[in-house]
Amino acid sequence: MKSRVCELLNIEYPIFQGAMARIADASLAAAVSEAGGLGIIAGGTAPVDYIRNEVRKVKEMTEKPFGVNIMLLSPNAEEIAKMVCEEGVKVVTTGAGTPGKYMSMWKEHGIKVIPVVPSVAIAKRMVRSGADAVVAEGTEAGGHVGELTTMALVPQVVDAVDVPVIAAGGIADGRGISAAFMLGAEGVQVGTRFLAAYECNIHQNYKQKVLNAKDIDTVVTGRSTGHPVRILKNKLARKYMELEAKNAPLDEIEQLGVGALARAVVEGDVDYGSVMAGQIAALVNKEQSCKEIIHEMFTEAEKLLNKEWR
Ligand code: TUI
Repeated sequence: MKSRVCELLNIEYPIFQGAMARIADASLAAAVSEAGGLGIIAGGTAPVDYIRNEVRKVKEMTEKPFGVNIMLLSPNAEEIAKMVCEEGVKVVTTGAGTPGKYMSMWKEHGIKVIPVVPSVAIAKRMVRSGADAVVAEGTEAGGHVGELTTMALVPQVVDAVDVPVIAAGGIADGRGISAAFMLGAEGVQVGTRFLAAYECNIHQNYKQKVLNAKDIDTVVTGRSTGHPVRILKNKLARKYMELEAKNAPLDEIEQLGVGALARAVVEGDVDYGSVMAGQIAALVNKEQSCKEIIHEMFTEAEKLLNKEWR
């Protein structure tokens, strides 16, 4: 299943590991890259020197290509944008905003830039400003999400731009990969399934909550504040829904999110912490290595695309 994405990035399998904030560290990114995909370190809202150190660790752990994701709502986005140039990072993905102002700096440093986009208009804007590919992320994804579904978004972005499109949101097995390719995608980005990877250093309570999730267990909080985030339902999610239903002041709602991701990821508080995961969480039923995950997904996808139905 080689595609332009494999050629562009010099990777074996056209799969990106989603850059899950506070979660996607050197351990996860190196394991995915070593297995032939593109591992991505999440910048999230972390300080620049923490991310710089993760970059250096990945370089020690693998010779293969890897990326860094810059979450543009982070107060540290600008510093991280410069750091990737200093550290010779080859691939940058971006999320939760448009990276136009950094584009020329990254291109001068020979960095491949791949923004995550939630709509056709933003995809076109990113390509005009020099994006090498785009990740079209549907609202099925975990974390910060747009409105459109992967099924509707991907073919529309594919028709609108000439660069390769990587599909994200709701993909966790070979059926998802095959479907994405049928829609014209040339790669996939997978987050939720990698939460169950051995190399994913989240609290065991977080992992278990993902493994136990059912189809209807996620909800999008924060649509009213302009920061829509998909999480697994828990006491925190209910509190969000209560406040949003009674039109509470925005800062009161926003306050619920402060420190909530760390509470879940680090402390294992899956009641009052923010347990970000996608709608496909129910399909994730076992812990595996990143290598097993990638091999299983592509073996299944190749069978399906060769029409060996079931
Ligand atoms: O970025 C994500 N997912 C994320 S980021 C994150 S960390 C976070 N922490 C606190 C509050 C909010 C987030 C958790 N999950 N996915 C990529 C993504 N990007 N989804 C949607 C977008 C997006 C949205 C608007 C990209 C561009 C955009 O542009 C708007 C504009 O006009 O600039």
